[in-house]
Amino acid sequence: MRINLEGQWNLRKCGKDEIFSAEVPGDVYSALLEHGKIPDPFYADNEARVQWVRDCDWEYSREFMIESDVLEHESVFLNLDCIDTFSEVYINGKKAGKTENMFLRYRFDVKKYLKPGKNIISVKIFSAVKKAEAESRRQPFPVMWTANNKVPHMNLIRKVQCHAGWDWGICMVAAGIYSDIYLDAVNRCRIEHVYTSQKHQPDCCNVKVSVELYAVRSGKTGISAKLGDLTQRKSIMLSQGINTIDLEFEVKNPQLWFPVGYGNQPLYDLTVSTVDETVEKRIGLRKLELISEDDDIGRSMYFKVNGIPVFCKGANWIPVDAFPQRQTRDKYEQLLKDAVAANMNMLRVWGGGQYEKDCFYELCDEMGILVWQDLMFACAEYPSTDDFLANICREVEYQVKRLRDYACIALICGDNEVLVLSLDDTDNKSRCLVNYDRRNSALRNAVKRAGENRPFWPGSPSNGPFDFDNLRDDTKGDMHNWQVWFGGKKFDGYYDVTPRFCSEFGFQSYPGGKTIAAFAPEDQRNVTAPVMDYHQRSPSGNSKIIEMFTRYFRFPEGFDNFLYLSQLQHALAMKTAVEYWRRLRPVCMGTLYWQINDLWPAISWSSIDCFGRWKQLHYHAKRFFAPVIISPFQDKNGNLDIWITNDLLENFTGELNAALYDFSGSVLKNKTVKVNVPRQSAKQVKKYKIAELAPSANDCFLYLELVDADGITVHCNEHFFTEYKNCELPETAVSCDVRKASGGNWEIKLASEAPAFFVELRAENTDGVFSDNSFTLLPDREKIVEFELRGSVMEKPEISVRHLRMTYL
Ligand code: BMA
Repeated sequence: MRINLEGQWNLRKCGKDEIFSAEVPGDVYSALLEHGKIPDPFYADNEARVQWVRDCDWEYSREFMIESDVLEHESVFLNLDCIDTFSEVYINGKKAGKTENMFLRYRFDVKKYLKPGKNIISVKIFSAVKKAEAESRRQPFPVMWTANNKVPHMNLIRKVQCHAGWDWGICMVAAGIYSDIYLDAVNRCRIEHVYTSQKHQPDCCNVKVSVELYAVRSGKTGISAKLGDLTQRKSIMLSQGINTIDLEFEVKNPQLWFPVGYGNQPLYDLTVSTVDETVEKRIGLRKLELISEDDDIGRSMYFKVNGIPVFCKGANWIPVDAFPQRQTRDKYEQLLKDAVAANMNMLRVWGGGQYEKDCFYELCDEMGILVWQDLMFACAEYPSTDDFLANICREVEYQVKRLRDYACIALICGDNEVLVLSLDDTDNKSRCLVNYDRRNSALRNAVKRAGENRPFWPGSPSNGPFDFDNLRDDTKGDMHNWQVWFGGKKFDGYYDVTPRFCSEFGFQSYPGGKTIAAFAPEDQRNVTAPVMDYHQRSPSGNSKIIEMFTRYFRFPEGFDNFLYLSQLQHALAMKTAVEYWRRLRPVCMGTLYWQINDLWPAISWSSIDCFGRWKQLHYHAKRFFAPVIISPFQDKNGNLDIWITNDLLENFTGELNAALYDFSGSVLKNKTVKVNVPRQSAKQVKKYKIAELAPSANDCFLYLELVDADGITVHCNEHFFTEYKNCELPETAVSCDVRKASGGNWEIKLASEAPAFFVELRAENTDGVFSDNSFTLLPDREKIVEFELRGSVMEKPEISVRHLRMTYL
């Protein structure tokens, strides 16, 4: 019997009388904003005006009714799946429980505090930053925290680390009740966890369903489980406390689950019932292996699903909104669809954020997106005191049991950049390493106890289990490559490494004008104006963007051109890396750029901004992550190599058309060659001497088109033989003819009299996504782009166009 307590609650600052309404699930900041108690933290420099919130204690309360039959049950549990963070729960004025870890689920037996009729529940949430401060005084030595946080000691408490700010994020130390909150009246037992283990054999999968029950008293009971159309029943004898019951299934000719691009995503319904409760899940049957093996180069890192090696393409994922209440299923769904639309098949849930909500993993299962799951530790030292270890081990066991059944989960990884930091700390290195090892081993054991049998990846980056020698070694494990952003190298710096799996690399850009208008007053729309600087959290980020401009481009005129060029540059940086590393398969088997999303309007590494608007990078990603791509590489000896990367499970046969154009749009040379690229491989299909192909490098460019056996163009690319700034690009007007297309979408037909490079279309009056954008438009080719409307304005889009030549005088 369940009594739901979600809905409208009362909220007040502890010690004050004023009461206002608040949503549960929800957070304090959202309630304060709704009642006009704080200005919008995302606007201008309002962040500074909302910091007082974190120093206060807050009290949520409400009344609820209890029928007397509820109290006839043996126990009544209060369930809190996610509460942020330090709280005490009172029922009818009596303390019924307390919480101290936002990543843990809490269940308190509250029967003795309840009475028939009207009851009152109140939840006091204490200032997390004050708790963190108090924790710091209990540490045996100062535990280093990250400068990304604007508030010290977040690493001492189990709460989303980026709540205190990050180098792309606002500091909003949120508080609240983020999950459903409900009472369950039980007579016999409650279900703690349901999880499965799969053994794959030819034409058969043995599925063991394990059910963890907490029995409120010992005695006999029954349990049943249904997997697809198979059913199992068992009579069991429970002893008081935790009992684990296994039910075995044999699924003949299983429908296997595959990542997107490799097959379908069938999910089997699993239902487990006791006399008191029913739990439902959807299970994907698949064999997922991490292959971390010594080889001629060093040590591999890649994933095999059902025996097939998967080249992982995707990005890093951070929480979807700084307001926890705005982390809605719709937002997850849109972002994940956008990931798939950009041909991604993996996302990394980064360790400075949160173990995601169930809906995230459910959607990833449905869409076939693999998930690299960090445990929630990032960029700081963490304590390894006994009580901290006990706390995080409880958390990890709970989270792994919650998550391990999602077919999408590819890997559990210990942290983000914690080991690197320890190794880099020359003053405290040995202490840091001992401290790290104690905690990391505890995590590894907790993951194992929760039944995860695959290797535990110690952290990201890592060479692999038990190898801590040199984390910047590109021959082993996963790599974070920041040479081009933090290291200040040119884009070809990406050619200096051969990563086995690059799990982070990135470059920044500005969001588009509409997003900027939502946070910057008109007089601030200047790149170095205070409000713009305020939304740039990477030290010297603007300088890095501008310095890179000077290497490749003529300097843009005006604000809008600056924004455009920053996005183009961002896209080209990621394109350079991904095209190169995809060409290195099977040595390199993964590229995840930093980062797909934003949690507030910012200048950041994201490819989709916090309002869901695609930056140019996301359109480029759709192309450079396509299953079959053609990519040019110019080496330092004057050669141009043309490569095709084929991720498909079948051989690719088709034609490559290479055309050399001058900037007026005339074709100087033209060549078509037949190509054949084996399945899941990369192959060099052509080699040119640039001195012969394009003696006058500043005056021409190469356009590459790859056509499959059915005559369909699968990928296009362009190559400049020198930096864009050296070329006299033609001034040309791009015309667009906007028409209604089928399915309520719009179609834009484009034309130009001379080549137009990186043509960006924008819908001025509405929001939406184009089928292609930031592309090269040639005078001798027709280009039709579709536009999918999103948001509230469903009018005909007013399209404006910008391309590279338009950014300077
Ligand atoms: C990484 C991440 C984040 C950070 C990003 C950009 O390495 O792990 O900590 O936001 O770089 O600096």
